[in-house]
Amino acid sequence: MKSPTQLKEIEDFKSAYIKKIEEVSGEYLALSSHLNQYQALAEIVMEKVATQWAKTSAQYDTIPHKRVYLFSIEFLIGRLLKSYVNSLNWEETVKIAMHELGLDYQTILDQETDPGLGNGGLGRLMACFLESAATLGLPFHGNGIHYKHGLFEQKIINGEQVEVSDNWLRNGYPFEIRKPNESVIVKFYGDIHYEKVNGALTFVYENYEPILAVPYDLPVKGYHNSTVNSLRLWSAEPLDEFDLLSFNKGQFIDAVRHKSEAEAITQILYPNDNEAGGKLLRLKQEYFFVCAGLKRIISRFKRFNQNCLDDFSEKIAIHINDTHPALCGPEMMRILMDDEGLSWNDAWKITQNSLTFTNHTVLPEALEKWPVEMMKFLIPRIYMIIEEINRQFGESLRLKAGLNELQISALSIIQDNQINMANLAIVCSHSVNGVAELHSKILKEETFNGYYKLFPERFHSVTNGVTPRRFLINCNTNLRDLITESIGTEWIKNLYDLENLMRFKNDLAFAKRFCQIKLDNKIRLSHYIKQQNQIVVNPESIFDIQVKRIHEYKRQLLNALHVLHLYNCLKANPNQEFIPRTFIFAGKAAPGYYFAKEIIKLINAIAELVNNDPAIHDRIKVVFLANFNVSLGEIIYPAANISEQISTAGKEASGTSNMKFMMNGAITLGTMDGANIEIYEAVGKENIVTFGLSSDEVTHYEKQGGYSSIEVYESNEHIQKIMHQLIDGTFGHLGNFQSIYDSLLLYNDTYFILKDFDSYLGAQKRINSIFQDKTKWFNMALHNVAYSGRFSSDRAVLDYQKKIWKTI
Ligand code: C3B
Repeated sequence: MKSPTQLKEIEDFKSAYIKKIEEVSGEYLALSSHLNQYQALAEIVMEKVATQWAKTSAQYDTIPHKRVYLFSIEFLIGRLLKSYVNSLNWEETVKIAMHELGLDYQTILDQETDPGLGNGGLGRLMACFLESAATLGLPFHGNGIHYKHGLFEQKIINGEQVEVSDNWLRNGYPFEIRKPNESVIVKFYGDIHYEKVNGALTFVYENYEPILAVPYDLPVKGYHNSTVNSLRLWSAEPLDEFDLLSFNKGQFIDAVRHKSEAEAITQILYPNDNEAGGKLLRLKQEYFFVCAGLKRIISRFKRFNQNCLDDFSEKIAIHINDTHPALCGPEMMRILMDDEGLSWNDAWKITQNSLTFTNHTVLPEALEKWPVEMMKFLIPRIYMIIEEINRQFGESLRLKAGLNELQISALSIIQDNQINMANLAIVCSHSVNGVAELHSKILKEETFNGYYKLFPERFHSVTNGVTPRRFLINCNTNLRDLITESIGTEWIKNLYDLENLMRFKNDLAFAKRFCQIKLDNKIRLSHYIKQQNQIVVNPESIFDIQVKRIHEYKRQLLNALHVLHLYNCLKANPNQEFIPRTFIFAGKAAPGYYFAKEIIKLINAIAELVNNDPAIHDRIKVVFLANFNVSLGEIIYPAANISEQISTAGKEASGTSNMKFMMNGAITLGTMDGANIEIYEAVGKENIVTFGLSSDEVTHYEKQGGYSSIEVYESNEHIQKIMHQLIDGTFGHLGNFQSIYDSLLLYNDTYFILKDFDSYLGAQKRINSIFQDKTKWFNMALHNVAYSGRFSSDRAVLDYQKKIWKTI
């Protein structure tokens, strides 16, 4: 029974909605398109969110609470409409109203584009942190780039990845507010020289190219509270629409060129994950949003602090998310000295006390280094400041720490005529952290060991987390309802409360519902697979899933080769007992990453071979789902039985899909890497399946130049068979996979795929035997949900607040 207030709310909503439809479409509801229906709902929701937004913002200006600004080149926010509706506690009202108006809510939600303003884990983590901070009611804002085109859309054509440009703004975007009055100017290029002004030597910066940075603000709404924070994304525009001087001279093309060169800065997100590209335009992007963001933060701070910057670092924390915003250090120095007139020493104190830095990877190819010449040319003043920071740092090492020249040059920000951005970030910050225990340990002992020895107190560890609102509550509503009926609602904001679910471990009725929910989620995913890939899969089979960026170190190849091996076993022995499996893959490869694209091709070739072989009798199915993004993840995570987290140990800094799967009751099949280790500790060894070399073992082999993959190959018939199949025409017209073959045998298998193969096979066999015992399987799945509390981004954000930003 609905209360009179609820009934009224629904009626009010319906009339507001009918009116809004007319406003956005000029049509009556009956004639409106799905897109108009979405736009109308989005506008109504945005109006409601905006009221709370203005209030939060006004409150922040009056309270003295320390504020955090998160600088990140990626924010992978995902679709927002459903999140806003649910966080407003409006879900029921909207659903009923839509139903009564004869509309399909899901179809309306599906009209929203999914902004791909990030590549993968790093960008999504930032979106999770923003959501958690708002839910915790903390003053916490994001600063990033308003890319016109986000990550490319992936199509699979003839088994291969084809990239299509993304256009998330094609229908306009209802959840942002353009704020031209808060624009700032960012300067590039130009010359610097010294001049005597009134007898004093002053430097002059001239002939620079000014670009206008215009902010777009998106509201970040807390769940069931009234906090709304901001994500500020900067867009580049020409200072004047046309360069009038050129235009008047009749040089129309030049005038237009100026406009498009300015806009080019925020045209597109670089599609590399865990790799630094080294392109000038990327460096431009990095400086662009750092400069614009800092200028605004500092000017706002002055406005509310009597123009005084003295206690800036007590009231503001500026967080550098990976090295892409590492120019925060020198840029802050520049603003404080050149624009605000502070001395070097005063500026340095404020800068260092405000800045904190998180590293997200130890892969050498991802550690950013910029040529000195490029930096000098593009941002000459910033380069001057970096040089001086480095000089003073070297001096302090020499005088205070007593280091010799060799030791100093190993820690230098400028090395081999390149600027090492991680070194820059560490020197300019007072805190450095890794994103899981193992990763932080590797940073201290290997990657940044020299700095760690000098400043052990600066090093911290904060394990990543994910928001349970998006990755459980809103995407697995049946499980949400079962949990809430069983243990109340407290868990939604305190995920540790899920441990109370363990009370139900022997409750048959609970177990039955829990398993039925998983099955229903698998059926939902099966429909999606049928619709997208025209493949029929069996929802009763084990759903074994690996979804993430395609990268050699993540080892989708190990997974694929295992599937090929299973296929061989079934072909050799068709009557063997076999637990049906559905292997599901999804993920994008960087467009220039040839080997990753070959892996996609191989997975699709194996799918074609296995899915169409009648001898297999549908016992194995292989599916590669195109265009993995946040929205697709929300259908996939709830449907998984097995979460594949099989990176070479020591290479995956943390991983976060492992947490999303776990919350939804999947069992991790993983190496002892990144946050897998902490999942192992949380659920206990009975409730996870691990395999493979440890990170110490991997390092041990690496120090000897690797292991001998040929030896492993020669001693293992199964491996010999699958290796031959890569090049013997097994895949027919889909081609041979010589480069994969070569990388494993000729180039000695850098990622230890063959070395870990047997151990992986053993782990997969263990899974089969566990899956047959339904009670045991339920128990494991329940443990995974119940002990996922520490993997909430609420916990992660609180850890940062306590350990890193010292805000609470
Ligand atoms: C990723 C890492 O690869 C993951 O292990 C980690 O969980 C996430 O960051 C979040 O910390 N990462 C990424 O997505 N992009 C990079 N450039 C570097 C790391």
